[in-house]
Amino acid sequence: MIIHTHKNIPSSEITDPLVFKQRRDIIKAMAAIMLTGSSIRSVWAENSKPIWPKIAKSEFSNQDLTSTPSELVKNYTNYYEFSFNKEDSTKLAQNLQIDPWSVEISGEVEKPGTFHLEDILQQLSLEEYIYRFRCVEAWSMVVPWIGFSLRDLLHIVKPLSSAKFVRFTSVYQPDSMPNQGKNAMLAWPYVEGLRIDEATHPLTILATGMYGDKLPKQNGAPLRLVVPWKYGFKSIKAIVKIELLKRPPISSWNKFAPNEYGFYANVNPDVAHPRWSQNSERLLGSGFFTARRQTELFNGYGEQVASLYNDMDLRHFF
Ligand SMILES: Nc1nc2c(c(=O)[nH]1)N[C@H]1C(S)=C(S)[C@@H](COP(=O)(O)O)O[C@H]1N2
Ligand SMILES: [Mo]
Repeated sequence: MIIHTHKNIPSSEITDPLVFKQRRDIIKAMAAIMLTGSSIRSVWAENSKPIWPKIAKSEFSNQDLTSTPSELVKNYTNYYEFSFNKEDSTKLAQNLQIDPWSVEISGEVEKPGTFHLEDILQQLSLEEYIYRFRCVEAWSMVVPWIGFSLRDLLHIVKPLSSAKFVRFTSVYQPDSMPNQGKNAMLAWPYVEGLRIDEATHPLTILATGMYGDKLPKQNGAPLRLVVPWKYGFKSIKAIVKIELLKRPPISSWNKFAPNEYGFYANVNPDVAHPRWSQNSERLLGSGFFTARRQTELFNGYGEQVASLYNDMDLRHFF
C-alpha cells in the first residue's frame, strides 16, 4: 500500500494545493495545516521525526540488493559547494538552510509556478527505491532512497511538446556554501540536465529521504535528483529550480571539463575516464579488503533504459 504523506488533511480543505499564484490559496492551505495540528514544515526541521512511518517499496526498487551501511553513505559525500573533501563536506553541509524550501518549475510547461516543497509532498506519494549508485570516481554503493518519480511532478505542470530537455539548478547560498563564495572550481550554482525522455523515465526520482528517514543535508536535502544508470554527478542535490527547455542545457561538470564529464554520463565500463578506467568499482562497505565489482553497463539498469539510446554510439556520447 502506498502511504500518502499528508493523508490526515482532508482534501476538501485544500482545493488545489499547487495553485499558489493566488494568495488566498496559500492562506487556505496554511489554515488546513493548522487545523489538523500536523506541522508539515517540521519535516525539514532539526530533530523532527520523519512523517513517513511506513513506505511502500517502488516496483522499480532492486529488492535483491543489500543496502550500504547508512553511516558510510552519510559520511562519505561529494558536495563541492562545501568542500572537495568528503568528510568536510559532510560537516559543513549542516550549515545549509533548508526550511522553508520552494522549487520553481518553469520553461516549456503549461502551468509554471513556484511550489513549496510541503505542498509538492501533499500531491505525491512517497515510495522507497533501492538503487545502485555509481560515482564517476569509481566507487559505488546501494542506497534505499525515499522519493517520488520526477515524471509525477512534471505531470502537474504539464510539459509542452516543445520541452525536449530539463535543466536542474541547485541552491545558491554562498553564506553557507564556502566554495560558492570563493568562486572555487565550478560555475555556481551547480547545474545538471537530462533529456526529457530520461527525466520522465520511471527510474528517475526526486529523493526527499533515505534509510527510512528524511534526507540528511549532506546527501542533498531537502530535494535531490537520483538517476541510477548515470554517474553520480548527474544526481544534483538541493534543487531549487527545474526548467523544461527546447535545447540541451550546459551542465556544470560538462562546462568545467567537457572531455571528462559528458552530458549523458551513462555508466559504461568500456568508456574510460581520461585519467582512470571505469571497468570496475569499489563497493563501499564491502569489507576490510573492499571488494571491487565489475561495473555494469547502465549501472545494471540496461534492461530498463538501453532503448533510450538505441540510435546512439555509446562510445562517443559519454
Ligand atoms: N549540488 C551538488 N550536487 C551534487 C554534487 C555536488 O557537489 N553538488 N556532487 C555530485 C556527485 S559527484 C555525486 S557522486 C553525488 C554524491 O551523492 P552523495 O554525497 O549523497 O553520495 O552527488 C552529486 N550531486
Ligand atoms: Mo561523483
